[in-house]
Amino acid sequence: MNAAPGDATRAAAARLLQRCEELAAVSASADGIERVHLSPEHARVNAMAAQWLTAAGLSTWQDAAGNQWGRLEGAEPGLPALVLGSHLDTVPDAGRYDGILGVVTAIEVAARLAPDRAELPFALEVVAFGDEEGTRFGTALLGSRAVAGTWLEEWWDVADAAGTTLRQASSAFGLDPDRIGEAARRPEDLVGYLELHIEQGPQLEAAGRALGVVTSIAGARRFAGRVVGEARHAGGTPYGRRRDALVGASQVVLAVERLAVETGGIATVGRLQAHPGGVNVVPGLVEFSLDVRAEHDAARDDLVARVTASARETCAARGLSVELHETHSAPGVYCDAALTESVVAGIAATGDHDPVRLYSRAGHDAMAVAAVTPVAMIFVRCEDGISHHPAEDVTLEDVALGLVALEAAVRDVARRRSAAR
Ligand code: HGY
Ligand code: MN
Ligand code: MN
Repeated sequence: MNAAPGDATRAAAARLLQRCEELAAVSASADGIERVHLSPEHARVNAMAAQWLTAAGLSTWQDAAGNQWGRLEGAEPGLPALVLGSHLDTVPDAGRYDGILGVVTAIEVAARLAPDRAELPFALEVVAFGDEEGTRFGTALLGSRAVAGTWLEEWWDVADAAGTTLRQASSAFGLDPDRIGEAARRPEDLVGYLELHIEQGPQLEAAGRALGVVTSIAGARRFAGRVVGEARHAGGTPYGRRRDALVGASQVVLAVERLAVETGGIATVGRLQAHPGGVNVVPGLVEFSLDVRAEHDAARDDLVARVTASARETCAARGLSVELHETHSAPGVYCDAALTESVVAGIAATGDHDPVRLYSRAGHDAMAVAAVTPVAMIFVRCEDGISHHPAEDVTLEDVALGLVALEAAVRDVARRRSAAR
């Protein structure tokens, strides 16, 4: 079980929560939190993070993808870096902690390590990724994929809802798209990546634990779907003549849930728009999103195949056509065994010597970073498992324990690396 955090740690946790509040105030929406990639809000939170990093004693820079970095040199200049971080972008009408808590905790840990930098067998870096959620361009993990060197040229042409392409948005933000390769890190310059994140689910709360160890991260596949029928007069068109795209899409949505439950996977239609959207018009076209996940990629891909086959069959029976265009695909990743041992040691510093181990159903920057360096993650309990919602909440005590665990995990990585030399 977790020991109660001391007064100094509670005060630090209060400061972290205050920083989450300050970041929450930077929003494109007056009614809630929305901060998307390459927006004016993105620039503002990067500047805030840079200020906090500088105050913590780190040198700072914004990379070619718009990620904000800080670096604390170790025992000698130029050592490979252990990177701590998460993301500062949000979903629409977001909570205060998804991604954000990991960034502010990483900055605080760096501040705590700074006095001991001469003993560190690595440099310590903090990164605040600019796009994890994919809210603006549909393509997620843009920040961390640039860092991992897995950027795809085709992404430059994806456009936001206003028709602005990623290339145009990058230039408007002050970045040079032709230099995106400079954001990529070399494996030999990195020791690993540790990310603290809220759980975004109810398992830790149910287990009565503040913190958990992430074993693997499920990879999502996302699709832009269209059901095409025919728009007609709502009064004059007999049922036998209707090709109602919304009724067909509704059956697809129900099948998505049924098939996910049957296979133990997770599939969600989060967005659905009927066209032309008249109250007295049979919908002729429905556009919808589809997000599919499972603990292992093979199970996820099997679920995608089942959903696709079912949607085709359902729609064909109604004289409708259905298309699923893949917009995002991230392979699931396993957390690194050695780094995870340090996470376990970190959580042990909070008094929990047998931490809950769970796989992450949510995607994280760590899954992209894993392409270039080993990764591990700590989960922090969140109230009622709520996330991607303004009610997202954490307790000061849990934040304090997360801080203790992340700092102890970093010190454990340092100890092991020094011992191995
Ligand atoms: O969608 C996800 O899993 C992540 O929270 N972006
Ligand atoms: Mn999220
Ligand atoms: Mn997140």
